[in-house]
Amino acid sequence: MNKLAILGVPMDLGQARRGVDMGPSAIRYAGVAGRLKKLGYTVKDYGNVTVDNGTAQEETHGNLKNLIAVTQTSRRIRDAVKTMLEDNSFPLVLGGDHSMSIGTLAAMTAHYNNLGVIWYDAHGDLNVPATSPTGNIHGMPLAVNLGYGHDMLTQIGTRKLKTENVVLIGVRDLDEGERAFIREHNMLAFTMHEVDVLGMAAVIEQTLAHLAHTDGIHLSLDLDALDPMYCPGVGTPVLGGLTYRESHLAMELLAASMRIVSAEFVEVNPILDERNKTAEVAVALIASLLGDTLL
Ligand code: 4U7
Ligand code: MN
Ligand code: MN
Ligand code: MN
Repeated sequence: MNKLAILGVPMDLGQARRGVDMGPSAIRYAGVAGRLKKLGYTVKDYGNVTVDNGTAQEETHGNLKNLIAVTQTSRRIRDAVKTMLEDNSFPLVLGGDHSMSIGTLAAMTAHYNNLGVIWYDAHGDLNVPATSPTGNIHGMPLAVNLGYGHDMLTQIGTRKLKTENVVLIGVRDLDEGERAFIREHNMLAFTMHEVDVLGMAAVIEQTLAHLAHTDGIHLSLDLDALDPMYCPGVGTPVLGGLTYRESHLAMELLAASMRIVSAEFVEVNPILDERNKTAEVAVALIASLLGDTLL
């Protein structure tokens, strides 16, 4: 595929720290389109999806914050990504808080019969309303995509992701309900412990083997998977994360596999960042994922 479609999701409704809505601007400012054009892609920027303003007045649904606004925005993301796929492009979605993944994956699972997903994140994002300690929807998108969660969210996609088609990488902060979910469904998760013991090359090799039966792999990369030393501009930083080099290696190996069909880079918060460092890391990783090599 030599056509690349960029979509920005300036959304901060899924979590508590303001500023992550500026993530797409920061990543664009860090030069994402230029880097990709240099690699030989035809790049079309679809601009930003319209994000409803979550208002303080919006009633809370159980403990879910901004449910209606997130639902409406997710539907628009889904429709925009669908358009990109119909245009035979590789969707590259920039965020924005991770609740945006509900929309991205709704389009991807509709398009592929048996989609695989790599969830590159310090967190599991597997909470449901009953297990969420915060009510923040950015802690729930993977559960929603698997068919668990509030009806308004699970109904955005038509085909659900299968638990055996998902691999988590970089996990180091799970809530009790998320641990139970992973165990119950026997999901493949490479925590930091496994990354340390096996090394990233083996982790990616095993990930690709586990997803070999799928008909395409989506990468959902939360910048908080990396250590805050490299990516300080995220809302929920967790110490002891992946390094810049490990992440580059991961992206290069994924590029070499030619199995990745779409990607999203999320949770970049310029207000919490240092000199746009986190957005620059995002651009460097995007370039590697899309085939940039040293020689
Ligand atoms: B992110 C959390 F409780 N698990 O549900 C929650 F620790 O998209 C954090 O990965 C979720 O950044 C982090 O609110 C969501 C919390
Ligand atoms: Mn995270
Ligand atoms: Mn996340
Ligand atoms: Mn976060």
